[in-house]
Amino acid sequence: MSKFKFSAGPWNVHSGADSYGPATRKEIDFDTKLAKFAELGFSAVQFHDDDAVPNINSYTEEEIKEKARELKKKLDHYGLAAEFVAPRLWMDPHTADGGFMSTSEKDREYAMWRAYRSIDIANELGASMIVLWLAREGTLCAESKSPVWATKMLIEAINKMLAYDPKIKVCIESKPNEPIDRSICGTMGHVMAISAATTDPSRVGGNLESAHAILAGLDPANEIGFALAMGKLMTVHLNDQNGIRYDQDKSFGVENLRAAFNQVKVLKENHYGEHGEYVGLDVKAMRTTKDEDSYKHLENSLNIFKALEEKADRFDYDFQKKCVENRDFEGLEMYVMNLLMGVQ
Ligand code: XUL
Ligand code: MN
Repeated sequence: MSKFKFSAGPWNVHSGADSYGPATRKEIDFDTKLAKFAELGFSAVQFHDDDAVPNINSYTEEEIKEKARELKKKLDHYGLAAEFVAPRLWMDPHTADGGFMSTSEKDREYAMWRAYRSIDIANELGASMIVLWLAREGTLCAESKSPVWATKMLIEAINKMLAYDPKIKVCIESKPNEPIDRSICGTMGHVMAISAATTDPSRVGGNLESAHAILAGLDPANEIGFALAMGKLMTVHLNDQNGIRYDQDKSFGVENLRAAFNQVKVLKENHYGEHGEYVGLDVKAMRTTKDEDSYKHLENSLNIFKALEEKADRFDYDFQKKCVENRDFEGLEMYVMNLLMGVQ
């Protein structure tokens, strides 16, 4: 039995289209996804604002809250909680040059409108936080905006969110690049610095995505550990990534089992989840996956996580201590490899 509770987003089940080719699977409707998430053992769902309220631009603030209340009933029916709401600021024509640090003042106002609506939706769904994946917050053309100004605009935007709702938590999902050329908030270190510069650092934390850490050339377990040490790991997006290339969102653990093990281990050792945090997945099926296997990557990720949790439960801390005392890191490393290979 896992000690953790798991969450996933509706975008994790998708039709297989990528930048180079069209869909290879049928679209699955939202309600079917919810039912399947519950059946697979997920406890919560992660939402973009327009997953929760499609066509969000065409409704008034009151209508958006009403739609969110309808969704809450649906979630209750399946016994699912809402983990967070994230403004999808990278899709809209208003945010072609980013949201909170767009060069257009009107577009910055629109981004704030979406952030406030995300907070409203989160409140209706009973979620305690919003997630900012700062997709287009940075530059495509380096000289188009000052990095000093852009950083200050992000802090100002977060301060406005904190003021809008005295309880809401703001969780930043760091990523170093893509879809933009250079981002302003690329790693957990950046997230912690932004947090410290806001009016209420206790309500601003991070979402560490394994693939995003690897894209920054960093180790996901150490990024998780860094945020945990600051008491600011609000959620995780576990997945995997084959080196520094486009964002792959592979199933958790399929590229680097040892790195995946260390992510599970650091979460477990630090009692992650004991204050209600979820182990979130952000994984995509391969383009070749058939319709009937549309959820297999989620199941595989869950199974790999749980198998690694069991390995972490069996980790021999006495042996580790002896190896450290004797500076026998060769012995410790082989112990870990044997544990993972099932030889131990
Ligand atoms: C993109 C990414 C997104 C966010 C949610 O790289 O990770 O899926 O996690 O919008
Ligand atoms: Mn993510």
